[in-house]
Amino acid sequence: GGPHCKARCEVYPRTKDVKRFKVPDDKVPWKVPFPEYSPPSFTTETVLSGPYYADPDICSGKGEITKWNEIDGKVSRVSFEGKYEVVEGLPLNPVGRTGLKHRGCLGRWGPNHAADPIVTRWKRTDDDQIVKGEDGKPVMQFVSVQRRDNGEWAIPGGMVDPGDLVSATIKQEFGEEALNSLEMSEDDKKEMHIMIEEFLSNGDQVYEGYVDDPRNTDNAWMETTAYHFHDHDGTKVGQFNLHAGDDAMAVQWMDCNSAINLYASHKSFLQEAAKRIDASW
Ligand code: RP5
Ligand code: MG
Ligand code: MG
Repeated sequence: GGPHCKARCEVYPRTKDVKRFKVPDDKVPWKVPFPEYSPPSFTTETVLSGPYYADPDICSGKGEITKWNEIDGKVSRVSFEGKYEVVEGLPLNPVGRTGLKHRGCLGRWGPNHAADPIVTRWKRTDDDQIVKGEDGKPVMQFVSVQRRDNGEWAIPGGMVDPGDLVSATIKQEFGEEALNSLEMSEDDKKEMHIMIEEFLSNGDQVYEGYVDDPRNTDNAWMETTAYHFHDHDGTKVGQFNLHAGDDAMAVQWMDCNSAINLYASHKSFLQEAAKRIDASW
């Protein structure tokens, strides 16, 4: 991965006054000496209270983690970025300093694994003509959700639960956030599952690795696997009735181009998806 920017945002997400220690661009890599570096430690009360998705608070001696860089029961502590270092008992962010120690609002020490469904179609006019961008290439649209935590537009991704396959998380999160499956009748849910199985099964993996997520810390960070599902003729995704749900407050088909502004490093995943199908960017 490259240098992270969102992971150095001044105020930590979902807080008013938790501020990161300022890390200049050149001081991000751990190998660059930064003797003044003295970041505060922060973990939310929610995470400390021990919800199902969280690790024990190993700092206060409330438990131990020994399987760093390994599969630990059903939890993968393996990073897509290679072997991470563990210093004074805590895993180190593979990209570098973030200005904050401990977990923030992330449940896991080390990698927190997510999955992202990139669902796209060609933009079409009312009379069904594919719209071209300034570069003469067809314009790609993707199913974008507005995150409830900070109002930013994003891919409708979510955390991979322990023991789950990425392919299952992809389908589940798309259902919950873009189709509001959590509030569907049993009949509608059945119908949705059939469509999801059909369209969200054979995607193209466009990314696997570190995410420049604003929730990242020096000891906890997001990683994801992003799959691209493109509906070439526009006949399959057209059946989806987009309806925001769960941690999404809105959903829409969003045009993709280099000016797009998205959550975390989602823009770079879309750029890769656009490249693979030779879409306008
Ligand atoms: C991002 O956070 C991932 O790329 C994924 O989209 C998302 C998962 O977290 P939640 O949406 O569950 O908060 O880093
Ligand atoms: Mg979700
Ligand atoms: Mg989500």
